[in-house]
Amino acid sequence: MKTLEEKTVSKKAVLWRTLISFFFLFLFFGACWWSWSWLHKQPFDGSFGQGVRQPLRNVLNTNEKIFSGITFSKNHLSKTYPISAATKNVRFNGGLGLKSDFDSASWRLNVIKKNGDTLQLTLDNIKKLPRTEICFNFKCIEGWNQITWWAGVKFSDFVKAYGLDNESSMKYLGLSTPDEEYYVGIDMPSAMHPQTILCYELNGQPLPLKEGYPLRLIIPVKYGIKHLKRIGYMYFDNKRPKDYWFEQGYDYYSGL
Ligand SMILES: Nc1nc2c(c(=O)[nH]1)N[C@H]1C(S)=C(S)[C@@H](COP(=O)(O)O)O[C@H]1N2
Ligand SMILES: [Mo]
Repeated sequence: MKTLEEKTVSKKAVLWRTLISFFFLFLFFGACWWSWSWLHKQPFDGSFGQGVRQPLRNVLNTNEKIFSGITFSKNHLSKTYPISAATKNVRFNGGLGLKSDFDSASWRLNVIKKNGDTLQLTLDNIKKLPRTEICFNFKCIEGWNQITWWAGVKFSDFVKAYGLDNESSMKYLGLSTPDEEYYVGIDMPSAMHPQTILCYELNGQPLPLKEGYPLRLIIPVKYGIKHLKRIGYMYFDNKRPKDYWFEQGYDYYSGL
């Protein structure tokens, strides 16, 4: 068996080592303090809201570059579940842009085209397109998730049916509620993903008002914040459309 070797060290050597240790400790504290104050001198990135400090935004943008390349593909599908697994009591979360005095009779989906024209579509115009269902695990950044069952038309089928090929060749899709209180921007590959739907049914019934009647976005490759309820306007851009939670400092991409 090995025994520990004992060594006699002079008091001077102990003192010296102690001093060196303290020197590095204070150097470390100094570096922390310096980086913290540097970060707090950096500008905010939010154009409307305050957003986050620019260096932190750069980190989010870099993550987007990495993960949109690695985990995203139109052939990579979110896991689906049997309809029997879907919850009956769907959670309500986020009521921005869902005014109680909403007049469903005058509602139209306004699709703002590249040439400036606006298509004004009724729910029937959308319901006549091929119906698609999806049952998947809906995830909110707040930490909860639930298996939910939705139906509507694939966004990619909608694009084909209404001749929006030029529009869908742009980099982003922008959506907002009729009152423009809530708005999101979505990268076009995610919008065109085969599981992304313009949704008008929940659990085989018309969407309840709280869940975004008459039409909402369901986009399983993204966190809940991007699933805009009650779409009033749809537009297309090569720049990032404005996005409510981005302005509060959240990740723009918000991919899963
Ligand atoms: N119009 C509108 N859509 C919205 C929100 C909102 O506040 N307003 N919140 C988002 C968030 S954070 C989540 S988690 C989901 C919740 O959808 P649910 O209420 O159908 O569960 O809606 C998203 N869409
Ligand atoms: Mo959310």
